[in-house]
Amino acid sequence: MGKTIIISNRLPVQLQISNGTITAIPSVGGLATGMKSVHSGSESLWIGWSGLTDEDTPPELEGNIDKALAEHGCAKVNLNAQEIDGFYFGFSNRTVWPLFHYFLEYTEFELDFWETYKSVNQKFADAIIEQSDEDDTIWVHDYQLMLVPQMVREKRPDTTIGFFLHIPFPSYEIFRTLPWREEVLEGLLGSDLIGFHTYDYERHFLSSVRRLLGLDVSFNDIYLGNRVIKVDSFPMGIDYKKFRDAALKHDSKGSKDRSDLQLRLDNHKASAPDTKLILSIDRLDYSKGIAKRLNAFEYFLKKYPEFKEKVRLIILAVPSRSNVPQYQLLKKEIDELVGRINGELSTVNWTPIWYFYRSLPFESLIDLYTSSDIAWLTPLRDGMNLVAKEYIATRTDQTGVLILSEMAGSAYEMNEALLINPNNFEEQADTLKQAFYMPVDEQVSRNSFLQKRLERYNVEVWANEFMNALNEKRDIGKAFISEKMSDKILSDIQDNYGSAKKRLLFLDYDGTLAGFHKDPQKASPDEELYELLDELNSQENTTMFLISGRDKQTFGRWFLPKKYNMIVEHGVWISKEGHDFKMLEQVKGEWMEKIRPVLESFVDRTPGSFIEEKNYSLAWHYRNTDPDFGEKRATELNTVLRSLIGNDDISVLNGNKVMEVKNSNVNKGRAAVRMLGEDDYDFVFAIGDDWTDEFMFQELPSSAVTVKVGLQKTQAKYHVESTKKVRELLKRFI
Ligand code: GDG
Repeated sequence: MGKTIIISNRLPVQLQISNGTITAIPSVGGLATGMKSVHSGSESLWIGWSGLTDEDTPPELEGNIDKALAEHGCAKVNLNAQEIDGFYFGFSNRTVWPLFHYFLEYTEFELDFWETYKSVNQKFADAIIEQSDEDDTIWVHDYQLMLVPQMVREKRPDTTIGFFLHIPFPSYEIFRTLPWREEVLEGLLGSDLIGFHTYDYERHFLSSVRRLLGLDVSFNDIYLGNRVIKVDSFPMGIDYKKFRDAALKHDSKGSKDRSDLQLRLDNHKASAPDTKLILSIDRLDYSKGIAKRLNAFEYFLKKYPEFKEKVRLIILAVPSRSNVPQYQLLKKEIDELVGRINGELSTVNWTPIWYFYRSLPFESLIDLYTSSDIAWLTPLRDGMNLVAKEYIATRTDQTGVLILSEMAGSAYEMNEALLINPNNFEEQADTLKQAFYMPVDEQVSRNSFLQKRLERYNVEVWANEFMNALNEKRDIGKAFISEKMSDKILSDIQDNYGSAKKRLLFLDYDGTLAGFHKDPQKASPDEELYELLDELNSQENTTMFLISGRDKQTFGRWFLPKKYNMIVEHGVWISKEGHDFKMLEQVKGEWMEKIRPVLESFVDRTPGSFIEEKNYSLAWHYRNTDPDFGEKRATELNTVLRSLIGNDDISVLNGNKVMEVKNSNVNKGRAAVRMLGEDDYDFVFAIGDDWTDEFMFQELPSSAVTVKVGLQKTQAKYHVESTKKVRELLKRFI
């Protein structure tokens, strides 16, 4: 097995240059910690931007920087100031970030940003290609690098690539406003596995893939050409032990070891023992809902004035992206709000809000977490929100109340917290009151559940689960359900074909010999196909059957003059060498009167769907409907039909965007076996793409060469990727 390569915008180390010496200091962030088990030893490499632009890097130190980074298993991608502007501050943080957090009003669609984003993503991809081998496993992180997977795939088609998005993936209605939406999706689909924090983000992504790229999605698998891409949710955890241990250490400190911040917090508690501290910690970002929270706090104090002098809100806002104008405006808004609220409500003994605009050392963070009675986190949208988890992890005596926005990914896993809608001030005021009075035993009971889960599903487990799923994906990819038709297999088949005395061929039509068309009547054979079939059919000792679910009128029109053998309507009718169709199976059609009105009601309620009426079957086609809606209706129809048909001799076939109701004793397998019994064949071949062809693959003897078109699960021995490949294969028989 090869190396593991991790790629993120920033490296997990910080470079410090002083007096011409370079030091690389490991970062302590959650991602860096979580990846420890993945990024260790010589078997892994982390590629990213070092944080220094080309302009800030003294050329004579280049070599030393590379060396310092290599000591931490890192390699850098060089970026200049203009690239950082367009790629990071531009497209990443002025287009993708606001759009994916549902802030359409802040989203800028600038062609220049996009162009730089593309070229910088290419730089990252080039760095990966340069530093990796084919058998390496690559894990790309986050929204700054969404085009990288496909860029790597182009040069390294067989490499295993995973991608994890740390922020939300928005609903299709939001995502589709992006002018480069297809390119972004295609970029991500270069991956083998795409991970999100929650099932909702996963669902939104799949919906965009279906609607914008028209790809087939089955559960959480996306079918793209000859590849299957897996999508799944992996809710990111924290380094539970680190926070827990830090809190335990904090608890055991005597007063002389306590930090200034802690002494101040202690003082506050001692001077007013019946007051409570409410804490919020966020990067200063509009997605975190800080301004709304301040307004909600003011509302709370006005609604319940008895809490004046009884609560204090500590806001730690960590400076972030201050080059982006929106963040500068937000900073101003928050400064003013804090000033106004404190100005209006403070008393001689009490300031309602303590506001810190800075980054604090880890120990101070622990001081704040352990000293606060309530954590109040109100993001308007947040991929996950790790602060919520960290607060709970530090509560060693299991007291404390977490009030958390429903809009944070972590809310899905933290049901025992008090969940609120950050836009509902009334609810928040009442929840703050509830938190203030929550009995200790209730706090302990809620937090013990939360802690158990956080301890179990920590960040290391998260990283390992992702890597395991990625490795599994690679192994499944290798041992695919059926074997891919290789050149070697094909030439063996060709040899057997050549030496056989009597050959029997079953060729499905739609999705096999010809592609799908929005209107099935328009998917008529082209000249090239006629020529190919003519040649096959005219071969000595060869019996060729077209075998299809289509009606006899259409096939009669297309192929009767050609004198091909045909089995249609899944085996109801047969025509040999240009003779009229005869019934192959005796079937009754009375049930159709009962089923037709049901299908009609589904056509009425599902725009784009229609009924195809055959002699002994009815098919409801939904290829042209909205994909999600079509699937939903198909499931519904399936249930309705199954309850209607009971034990009758009719069955429902789920084909490719079509549901067909037909007599049970009719299927392609049965028909094919009947034909097989008519002579002494020593070469039998069957090829088809959908569920109905599985009957043939199943029923034909094991010596038959069975081929599936596409990558779905199958009973066939081999698979080919497309109708184009089918024709190439058949040409080898001529
Ligand atoms: C993105 C997504 C997703 C904060 N202030 C200080 C400090 N922190 C640390 C916290 C926490 C981290 O920063 C913040 O993590 P969040 O998850 O809350 O938010 P984002 O930075 O927006 O992260 C988010 C995350 O990616 C992971 O996938 O959860 O939704 O937006 O760990 O402890 N650390 C120190 N001083 C501070 O002042 N030392």
